Amino acid sequence: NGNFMRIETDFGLVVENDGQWTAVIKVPTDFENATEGLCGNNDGDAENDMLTKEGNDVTGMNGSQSVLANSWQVHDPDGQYICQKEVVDDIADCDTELKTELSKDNHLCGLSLITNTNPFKTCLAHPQMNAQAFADNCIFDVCVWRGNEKVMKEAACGTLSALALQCKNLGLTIDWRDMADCPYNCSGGQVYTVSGSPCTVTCKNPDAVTECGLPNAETCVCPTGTVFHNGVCQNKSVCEIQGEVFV
Ligand SMILES: [Ca+2]
Repeated sequence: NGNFMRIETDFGLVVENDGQWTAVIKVPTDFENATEGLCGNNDGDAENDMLTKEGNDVTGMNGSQSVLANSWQVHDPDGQYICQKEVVDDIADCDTELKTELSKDNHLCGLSLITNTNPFKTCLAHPQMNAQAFADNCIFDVCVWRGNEKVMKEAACGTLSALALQCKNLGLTIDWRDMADCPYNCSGGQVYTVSGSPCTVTCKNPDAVTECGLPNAETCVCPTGTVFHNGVCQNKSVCEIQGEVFV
């Protein structure tokens, strides 16, 4: 699905991850106040989620972020990958000067703020949206990379991308990438669309779009009349070789 890998389980859990900046985890309402781990207990209160696997609240403890993460490590049963359990200091908050700089209009995190020219303004003003949280998260993520302009930009684009995804869930499709200069990378002749079928037409699956069953999303698609084959968009005729049709 575009930049996202999506996993669905038989008990209704959905995980979508872009491998870098965004993970969306959806659980059925039965799991309210019944989860544990890095994302907390799913009770709607973000203040009680810093619990280690042993049940210790590490809020405010030095190195709390790595202590929490270490406690929830899951070990590879094959022992192929070994995770470190290093405890590092929590990430220091950004200084005020840089915060102000990052929040300026049209600069990195500026699009998380409600302004007249912001394409996100209707979405940010939605009653179910916590606009301040997005601005804070953007500034935090970008500040972590201070000194590295390239990654700061990537972090800002990542936060805005997560914002766009949340707006989409509220029924608002926002065309923001050009304005923010956050390109969406498509490969193999695919073209970007702000709202298209997340399923890909291939020789094996020529009706993927009509049978998709997933809502439209920001994604890369092959031009009409072509299929995605061997990593590139090709004319449908590629599916018929020497009179045989791929099945
Ligand atoms: Ca909670």
